[in-house]
Amino acid sequence: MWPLTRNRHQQSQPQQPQAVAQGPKRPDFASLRQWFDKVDTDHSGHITAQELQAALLEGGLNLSLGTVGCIIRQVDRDGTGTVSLAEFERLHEFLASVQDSFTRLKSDPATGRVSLPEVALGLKSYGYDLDAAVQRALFNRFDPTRSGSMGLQEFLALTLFLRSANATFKAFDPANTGTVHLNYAQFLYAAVNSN
Ligand SMILES: [Ca+2]
Repeated sequence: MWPLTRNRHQQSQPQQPQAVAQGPKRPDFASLRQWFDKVDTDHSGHITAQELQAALLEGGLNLSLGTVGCIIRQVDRDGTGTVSLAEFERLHEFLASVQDSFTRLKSDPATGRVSLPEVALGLKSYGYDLDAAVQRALFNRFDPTRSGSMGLQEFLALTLFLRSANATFKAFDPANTGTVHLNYAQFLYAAVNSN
């Protein structure tokens, strides 16, 4: 089964600090192969965005094709826009690490959601030095109904946004100075690549 399905069923159970400290469990190759074949419904040997979208929906994540495309770009080394078996391990690792971070931040295991202070704490622990206004703006972007909390789905979207924003920033700041100067066209390029 897809790992996200398995973990979803564990949400009502109390957190086990030791298990969390060990990080996501690495599945063996046979299990990965089995998951891959299950997600690759037409057995083409490649997982398309549509196939991944369907598998994630089965695991309880209702994501747009655009978001699924962002997930694929995290692992798509050969640039085909699909996920090969070799890339699938990285895909699993990425999804498991997002889920692991989400579980760590979530103080109340019963709700299945993280609050703004929890996300702010997480951002800080990952080295993001952001003031409260920026933290709130980031959070609100992925909490359009202003519920004050976000589920795994929104947290995944926030993670994808930060990763692409970091990659775009780094492209303009190869020397890692922490500051970039952009003209309008460069700004537009940065903005469109951070979505
Ligand atoms: Ca396929």
